[in-house]
Amino acid sequence: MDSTTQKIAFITGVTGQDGAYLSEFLLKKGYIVHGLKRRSSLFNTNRIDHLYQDPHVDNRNFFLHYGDMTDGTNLIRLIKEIQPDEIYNLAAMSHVAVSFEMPEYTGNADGLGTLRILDAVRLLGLEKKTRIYQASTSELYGKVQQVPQSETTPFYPRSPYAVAKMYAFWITVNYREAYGMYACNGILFNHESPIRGETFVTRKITRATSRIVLGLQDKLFIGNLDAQRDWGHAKDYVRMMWMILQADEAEDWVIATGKTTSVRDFVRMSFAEVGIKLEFKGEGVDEKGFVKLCSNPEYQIEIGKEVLSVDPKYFRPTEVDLLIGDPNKARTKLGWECQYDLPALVKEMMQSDLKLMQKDQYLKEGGYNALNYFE
Ligand code: NDP
Ligand code: GDR
Repeated sequence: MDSTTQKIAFITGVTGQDGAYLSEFLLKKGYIVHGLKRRSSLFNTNRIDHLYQDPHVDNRNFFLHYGDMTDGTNLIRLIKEIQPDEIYNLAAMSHVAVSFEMPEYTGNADGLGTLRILDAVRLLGLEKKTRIYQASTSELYGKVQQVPQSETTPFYPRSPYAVAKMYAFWITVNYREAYGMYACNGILFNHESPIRGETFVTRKITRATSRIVLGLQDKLFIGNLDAQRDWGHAKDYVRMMWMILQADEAEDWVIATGKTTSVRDFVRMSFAEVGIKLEFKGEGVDEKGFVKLCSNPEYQIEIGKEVLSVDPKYFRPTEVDLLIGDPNKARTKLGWECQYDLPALVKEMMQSDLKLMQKDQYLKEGGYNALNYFE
C-alpha cells in the first residue's frame, strides 16, 4: 500500500490486552500503527513482540514510543510528530481493586490522562483531522439501577477507577460538543482472552485451574463468587473500537454480549473444560469448592480434594454486583455482532493456559528454577 494513503493510528496502552489485539487488527487493515509504551525496568512488550519491527529496516508500519498518560508535554510532542488520523486511548490503571490502593494516581492517569489527549489534539489544531476513541467502561454503571444497561442508563460509579473513568467519559463528550471534535466513548463491558492480565478474575481462574490439574498449585483463593459479569472476547471488542471511529457521527456506544454469568459459574466452566465437576459448600467467606468428579484420567486429582477457598482479602470496599449490557444500538446502527460466546472464550483461555502451564511443569520436573539469580 502507498504510504501516503495509509491511515495512521496512535494507540495508548499498546502493551495491554486490547492494545495488542487492536494493533494486530489495524495492521491487517493496512494502517501505520504508533503505540505508547511506558519505560519499565524489565521488558513489558510480551503481547506485541510478534509485531515488533527492527528500527533499521525500511517500510516499517509499527512504531513504539516511550511516554506516560501523566506526562502532558510528552503526549503533545508525540501527537504532533505522529499526526494521527485516529487515536485509541486505551492506557489506564485498569484494575478496579488496585484503584482503591492508588486512587490519586488512578485519577491522574485515567481521568486527567484522557483530558491530556483531547487537549493535545485541540492545541495542535487537529480537531478536524484526528478522531478519538475513549476506552469507557461498564464500571460506570456501578450500583445496579436498571438492567440491561444501555447508553441511556444513569451512571453510579463504585470505585476510584470508575470515578476517574466517569470524568474521562464526560470530558470526551464535552470536547466533542465544545470544539466539534470527533470523539467517542465505547462503553465496553468486560472482555477477556488468553492474553488477559493475570490478576483479572477470569484469567486468574483459568491459570489456577490449569496449575491445579497439573499439580503445580493446590488451591484457588478467590473473592466474591456472586458477582455477575457480561463477559465477551477482546477480539470482538477491538473490532468494534475501529467500527466506532468509522461511523458517520461521533457518538457513544455500549458494547456487550447481553448475557451475564456469575464468577462461580465461570469457575465451574473452567474446571469442566478439564473434565472436573466441582461441588460448592458453605456460604460467603466460608464457601469452598471440592472435586466431585474427574472424568479425565490424565489428571491425578483425588475426589473430594478442596481446590477453592474464598479469601476476603479479594473483596472490594464497594462492589459492582451485576452487569449485563444492551448492545442493541451497536448491532442495529453499526451491524456489530460477537463471533465468540462464553463457552468458546473459556475453552480458548483454558487451552492456552494449559499449554503455558505444561511448560512450567516440564521445567519443574527437570529441576529447573529460572529465578535462582542470587544463589
Ligand atoms: P490492560 O490493563 O491490559 O492494559 C492497560 C494498558 O495501559 C497497558 O498497556 C499499560 O501499560 C498502560 N498504562 C497504564 N498506565 C499507564 C500510564 N500511566 N501511561 C501510559 N500507559 C499506561 O487493560 P485492557 O487492555 O484490558 O483495557 C484497555 C482499556 O480499556 C483500559 O483503559 C481499560 O480501563 C478499558 N476497559 C477494559 C475493559 C476490559 O474488560 N478489558 C472493559 C472496559 C474498559 P503496561 O503494560 O506498562 O502496564
Ligand atoms: P472488573 O474485573 O472489576 O469487572 O473490571 P475483575 O476481573 O477484576 O473482577 C470481576 C469480578 O470478579 C470478582 N472477583 C475477583 N476479581 C479479581 N480480580 N480477583 C479475584 O480473586 C476475584 N474474586 C472475585 C470481583 O470482585 C468483580 O466483581 C474489569 C477491568 O478490565 C476494568 O478495567 C474494566 O473497566 C471492567 O472490567 C469492565
